[in-house]
Amino acid sequence: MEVSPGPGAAQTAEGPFIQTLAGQRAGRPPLWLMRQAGRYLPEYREIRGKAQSFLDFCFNPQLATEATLQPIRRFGFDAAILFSDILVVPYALGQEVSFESGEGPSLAPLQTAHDLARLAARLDLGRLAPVFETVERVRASLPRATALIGFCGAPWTVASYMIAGRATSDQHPARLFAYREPELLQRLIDLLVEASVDYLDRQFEAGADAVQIFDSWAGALPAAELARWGLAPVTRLIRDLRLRRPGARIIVFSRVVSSQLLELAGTCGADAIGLDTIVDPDWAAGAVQPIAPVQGNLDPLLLLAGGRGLDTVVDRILAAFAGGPHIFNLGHGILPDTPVENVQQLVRRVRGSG
Ligand code: 1CP
Repeated sequence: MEVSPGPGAAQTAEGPFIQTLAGQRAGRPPLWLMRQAGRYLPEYREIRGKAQSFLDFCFNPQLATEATLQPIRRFGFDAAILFSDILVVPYALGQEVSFESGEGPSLAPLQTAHDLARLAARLDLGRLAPVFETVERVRASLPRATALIGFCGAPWTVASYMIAGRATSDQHPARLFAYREPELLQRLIDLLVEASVDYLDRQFEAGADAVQIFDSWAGALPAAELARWGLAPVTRLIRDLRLRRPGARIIVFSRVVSSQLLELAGTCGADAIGLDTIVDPDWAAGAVQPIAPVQGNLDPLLLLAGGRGLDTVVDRILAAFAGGPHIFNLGHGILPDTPVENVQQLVRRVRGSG
């Protein structure tokens, strides 16, 4: 697919992805993949070395624009997702954030009222200026039918990294903090709700057509805690963003929320609900899709494995959601070892040409 700036470059998208978010269904579902830019692509590995750290890469509009566009050129996805990271928000609140190569993120852990008081009272949008420049550049380079998705982490998921200071397998430090210091956590969550509204609003201003809120660690919480730290802040974030930007198109992806998925879909106010890998498509077609358009939910490991099993499950997901609005996606991000040919196979299958 040709991706180039110039005359006729659109400021907003109006293709199948946007129509699906509006609740329409026409033919094959639109397709994009979480983490569609990244290490599984040889062209990404080639440009990754041009910036020193991962944050330098995210804050270089030329490189971040290129990384965002690479999967669109190769696969012609219906949406591009801004190349950045959820942890630029703690960075723009004044927390120290870095990425050691191969080790994941590293932050100065937030543990006390003193640590919280050292954060800025409001997001420093100036520190994020390169991100907004990337959004502008990408939007100007995309065809009109291709949407640009901006994003942020949900308050709980971002807080969990701010508290632990690193990746963990189960967000144990943040969950413990929630029990020991609920008032401090509430203040941090409130700060992140406001920061996220500012951040997403500015991404729309720069040209994003939709945004996705990633609550990747919602499922680490027991039900009552999830209601307080996961669902309530996301609902407030969406409400406050809509007060500023009534037409904002918003997808919520809350991972592993099991029994509270229906409550989320019914109350959070998002335009579409992301389904993770564990959700049964047949169940979701009956229970979630009548409430809101759905997005998902192929297992990224099956995409890595490939073969005929991949086709079978893609067909099953397509069939399950064929009766209503559906955006085809994975149930979580692409894994770095995924063969590019398997992604090509998936694209052909979803498009009905392979
Ligand atoms: O293509 C895209 O999807 C856009 C780029 C993108 C997005 C949407 C990146 C690039 N990160 C994210 C969001 C993000 N970052 C999430 C939410 C989605 C998810 O659950 O995967 C989370 C939890 C993070 C935090 C983060 N950043 C991690 C996970 C740590 C853990 O707990 O295991 C990691 C490894 C990063 C760094 C990162 N972000 C993105 C990339 C390509 C990388 C790897 C950088 C590198 O090591 O070179």
